[in-house]
Amino acid sequence: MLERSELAENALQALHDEAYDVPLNPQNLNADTLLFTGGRASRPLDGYWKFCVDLLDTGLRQKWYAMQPAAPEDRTEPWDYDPFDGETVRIPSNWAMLKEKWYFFEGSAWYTRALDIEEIEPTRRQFLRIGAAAYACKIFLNGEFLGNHYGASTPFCVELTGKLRRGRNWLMACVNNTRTLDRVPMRNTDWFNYGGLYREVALYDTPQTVIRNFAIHLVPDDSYCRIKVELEVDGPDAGPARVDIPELGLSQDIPIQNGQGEAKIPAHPVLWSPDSPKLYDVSVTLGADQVTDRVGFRQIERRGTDILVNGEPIFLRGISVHEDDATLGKVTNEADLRRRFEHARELGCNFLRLAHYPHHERAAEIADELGFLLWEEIPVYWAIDFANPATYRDAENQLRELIQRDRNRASVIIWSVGNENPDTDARLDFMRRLAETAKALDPTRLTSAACLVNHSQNRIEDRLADHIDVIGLNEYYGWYEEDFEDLARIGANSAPEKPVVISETGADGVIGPNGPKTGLFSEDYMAEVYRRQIDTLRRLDYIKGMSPWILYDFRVERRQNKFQNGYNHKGLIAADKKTKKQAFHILAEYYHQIADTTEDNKTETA
Ligand code: GCB
Repeated sequence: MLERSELAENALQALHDEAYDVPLNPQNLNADTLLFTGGRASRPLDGYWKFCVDLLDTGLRQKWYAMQPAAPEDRTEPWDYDPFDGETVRIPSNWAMLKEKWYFFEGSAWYTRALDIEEIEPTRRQFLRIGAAAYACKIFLNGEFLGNHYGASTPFCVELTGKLRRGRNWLMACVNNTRTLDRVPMRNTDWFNYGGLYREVALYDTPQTVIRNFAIHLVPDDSYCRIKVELEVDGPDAGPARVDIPELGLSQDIPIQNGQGEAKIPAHPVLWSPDSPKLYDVSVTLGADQVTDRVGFRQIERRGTDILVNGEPIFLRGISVHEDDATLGKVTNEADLRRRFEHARELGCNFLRLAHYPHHERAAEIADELGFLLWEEIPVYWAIDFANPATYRDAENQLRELIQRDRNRASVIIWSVGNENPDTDARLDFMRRLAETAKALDPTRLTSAACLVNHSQNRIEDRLADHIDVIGLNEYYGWYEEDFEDLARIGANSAPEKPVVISETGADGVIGPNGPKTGLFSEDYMAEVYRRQIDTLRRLDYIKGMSPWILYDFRVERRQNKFQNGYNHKGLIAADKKTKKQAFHILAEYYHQIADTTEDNKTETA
């Protein structure tokens, strides 16, 4: 289709208008439009979609989304792309992993698929849910623009009610992974910029009145005997809603007023903990609508420099993880997630830092089931345009979507609002507001961020520390920094009044024929760094946990020396997710020792 097309209303405008995407950027698909989907039946829309990369945004300028399907011989104008007849890709996927020519592609890409609907019930509603699209995504149905979403790693929904027709429909998504100044993250990250529709896409069919949001938790008042339920309802049915937890013999009506319902219900659940990850089936019913979840009840708090689970201080024996795979990219699956937790278990972990963006929602569900504690994070990473209100709106929306998605997960104990950001006034304001938002939305969990250290003074020097519960500290003594004793001095000089978690530490170790035998980047050197880290950290009582960097080697554009070849090699396990480096065993020995000591203490106290 060329600019002569009637679809581009003014031919020259299609070539010259640089504001072509302004009407298509309302960011109206956001936390407000997210639908709680636990227990709802869905029609998966994964599988084969038509696909075309579009570096110059020709599709938006020429309105490819308004093209009608037609055979080439029936078309009357030249066309630049046929969305109904492009290349075919399978989703979920990242295009970088599908063809070599798409490896470094940054820009828009078009996904199109047919959606056949047998019957449309006038009394039902339909919602499309995209598990994640990196980074920006515009949705079109039968040529009509329905909305767009920002943020690479949180889910979003678009309501299709009244837009779907009986028979064949055409669904299109324009996904764009360009790194720009106003995005979160911005332009520079230490992980690969995977673009695409890379988590599940599904269609939900609901009654008129839907339970849009549902949150449930143990009231954190040390009594362990009250459960709080919060509901948000959308539709004409005024309720009441009913919450059931059959195993606790609990069935309670919750009145709905102005679409909101709330109740504190007496209950004595067996508490969820890493040692005993007890979960309960919960359901909420409102008229014809029902949602379900499996939920654990526990209390997390900070007291002084301690982190407590159900009133007991805990040391977080953790490991950081990225969502990255040598062949799948950022796409994950059940086996991949379970392997991650098995490796964490082998290490002796009770804690994982899911860095640096929201991971697949199954991660927290599996952690609930297996008894791991989690740190979840939004990608406010390194340099961000902190003074830009649009950037803040994007960051806050990603935080809200993450909290809405995972707040029923007992495993999640920390919301982290950022990582290693420069200590400016604009940044302080931006991140303080994020920490306050997290607390306002969810007062039952702790907030954190990887904070800054003044290396010349050897002390934690980050004004954000006053506004969060747990001070995350990324330190690389033995790698980026030299003197291990400085680590002890940081503690002494800072005298933190809050728990400090070493949110990162580590060193690159390249194994195999490409790796050096000694010195920087060798497996031996990495092992030595771990030995010295452990020797130092075990003496520092201000540290209440650690999550070294990182479980697996991961792909990244910015590391290209002869040992790295596009990978960060700080993994305790190589990118094959099989080959363990020496450092794995060193950390495992330490964690098992601490776990045994904690067990002994518990037995003695009992
Ligand atoms: C850091 C960053 C992390 C990097 C890591 C490294 O401090 O938070 O994203 O990957 O260091 O390997 O340098």
